[in-house]
Amino acid sequence: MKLYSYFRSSAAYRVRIALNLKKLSYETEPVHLVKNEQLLESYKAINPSQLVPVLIDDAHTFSQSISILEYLEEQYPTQPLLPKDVIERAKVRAFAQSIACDIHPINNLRVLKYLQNDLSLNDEQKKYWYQHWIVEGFKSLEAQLEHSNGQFCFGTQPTFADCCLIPQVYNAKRFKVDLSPFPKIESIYQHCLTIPAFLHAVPEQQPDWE
Ligand SMILES: N[C@@H](CCC(=O)N[C@@H](CS)C(=O)NCC(=O)O)C(=O)O
Repeated sequence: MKLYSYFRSSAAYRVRIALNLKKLSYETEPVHLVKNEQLLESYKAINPSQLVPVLIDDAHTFSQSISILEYLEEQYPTQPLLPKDVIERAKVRAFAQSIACDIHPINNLRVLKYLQNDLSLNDEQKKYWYQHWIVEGFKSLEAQLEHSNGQFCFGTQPTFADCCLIPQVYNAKRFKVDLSPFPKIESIYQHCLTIPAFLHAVPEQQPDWE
């Protein structure tokens, strides 16, 4: 398998965690987002959305991190990342989508660039925007974690929810968001980072880290 990735991309980070949890080996194909490699015609031919990640498996090309998680779950069911119970599965998916659909898209690189270049926001205003949407999103996430044991989001095993939460927390910390109002989120983050599959997926461990 080949993963088009950027060390700091939280969407790629989700997939890296899932691949590691499922013990699937892959090679990283770096796409340097700050150098705009995602905008090259050669990459557009691979992903018309010009975003990472893209996973190549068995000559098939897959985009959209959540869709990739679903593909991996169906194709490689060992070490399941969704609960057996249909109700729990729906809750895990809702949590993952709260991150992937509600929080992440409005804080994406191209949005931040637009705020800066087209709407003339300065660094402080951009940071304010970023932190605001994280805090709003995290209020919902913390509430959804009401029954979490503080180790994983749902149940006693990692799921899609943890694959999505850990990268989002990494970003929140990078942008200096105060996480003290979100003790469950912080506790799950600390716990997951003791697990090798999560540790090997962190940006600092990637071959393109700089
Ligand atoms: N919904 C997509 C989002 C992918 C995405 O936004 N990736 C970001 C990195 S986390 C990206 O490639 N950004 C490039 C850009 O904004 O130009 C997914 O989940 O895969």
